[in-house]
Amino acid sequence: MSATPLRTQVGIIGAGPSGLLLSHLLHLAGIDSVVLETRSRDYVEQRVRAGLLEQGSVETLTEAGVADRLHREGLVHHGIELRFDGVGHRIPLTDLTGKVVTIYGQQEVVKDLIAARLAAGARRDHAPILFEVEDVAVHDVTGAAPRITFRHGGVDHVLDCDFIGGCDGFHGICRPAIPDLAIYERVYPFAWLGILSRSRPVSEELIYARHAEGFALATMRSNIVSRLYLQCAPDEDLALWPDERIWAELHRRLGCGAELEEGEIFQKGVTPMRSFVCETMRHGRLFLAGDAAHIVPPTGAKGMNLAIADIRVLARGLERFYAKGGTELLDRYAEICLRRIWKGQRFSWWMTSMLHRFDGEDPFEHRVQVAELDYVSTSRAAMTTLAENYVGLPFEV
Ligand code: RFL
Ligand code: PHB
Repeated sequence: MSATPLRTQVGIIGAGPSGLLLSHLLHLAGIDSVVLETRSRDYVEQRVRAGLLEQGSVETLTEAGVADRLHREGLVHHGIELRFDGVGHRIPLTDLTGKVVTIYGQQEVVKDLIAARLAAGARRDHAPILFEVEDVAVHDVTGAAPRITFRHGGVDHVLDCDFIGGCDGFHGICRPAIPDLAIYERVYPFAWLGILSRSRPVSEELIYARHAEGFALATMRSNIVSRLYLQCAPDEDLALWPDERIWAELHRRLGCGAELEEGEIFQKGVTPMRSFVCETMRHGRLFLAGDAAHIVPPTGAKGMNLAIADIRVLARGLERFYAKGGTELLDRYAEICLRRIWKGQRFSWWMTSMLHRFDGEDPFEHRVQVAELDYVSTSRAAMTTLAENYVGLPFEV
């Protein structure tokens, strides 16, 4: 069957937060795009991932007009707790920085963006998002007329475009399509076992706990749903974690009593931990954004926020190109994004190193780790360092 030609200004691969936000910001600037996604709409709307938005991310979504539900349902937080040696220490984020963070599930951000894209798309001649596409490939990205080929509904298509947004996550096809990648990577010798349970949050604020048995995090999705994580082995077998073992371990590591309510566990998963930066964020007219270009361990809650920051820069660069014809901002895309990405990497690596149990750690290293936690919990200067990174560093002008 011959390929059916389609045309758009920006072809976007991936309907995660990166691809959807890019498409929406371009739409607001009058620029046409098509998003291609391998999964179904239902799958991407249900995929459980991040939960914490920096203030700048909330402002970005608000300015883009997609934050009404976020403001109604998001939980605004003014502090976090670090717990070690069985004692809790509050980091007063708002007192230290004047900023807040908001708990709102990534899949809710995704739902809001999809709804906005589909509502706008109803007024156009082609669908703004194509779900369940197959065999996506990029072509001629170093020329002026790149193309994306894919199969949809059993039909082969070619999407002609001016630019391609590579927003297809860590396992996508865009990054491997670029030659001579500059990559920096660290894989951690542990993972997180995460659950969602129908139970009220342990506390109003998040608890990051360091324990001799390993890290634990108590966060939430709402006033009736808790999100809880335990440090585990990278190849952990979930079959070895019946609900009773998960609750016993959470009680132990968080040092909780009745405030840790043992509700029904309705989702369980293991997340490997990795720091990864691909500094080659652009190849000709193909731009990588979000997890396609970088991954952080979730300890600093930076992944989705870094993705949103990339997209702000990319959308502005494309807007400038279509308004004035210049590529100055697009040419600086990687340089501008990487300054923030590396700071996010440093913070995520630091939080991870400070809070996890490392096998084979000697008593000296253990004492240094506890001294660092003690310092961060008692020095206003050290707390401020943590707080200003946690709530989000300012965006580049
Ligand atoms: P995504 O969300 O992975 O979306 C990529 C999309 O591309 C699709 N795709 C393709 N589509 C077409 N053709 C192909 N060949 C394709 N290959 C892939 C995929 O199906 C998918 O829909 O990347 P994006 O948009 O860059 O967004 C990044 C975020 O998802 C990620 O950084 C965060 O989830 C990371 N993260 C956290 N970030 C935070 O900011 N705050 C947090 O609190 C936080 N907690 C977390 C996290 C990630 C976690 N996991 C599971 C990795 C907690 C966890 C447990
Ligand atoms: C979450 O709510 O899922 C979450 C919050 C903070 C983190 C990681 C995950 O550091």
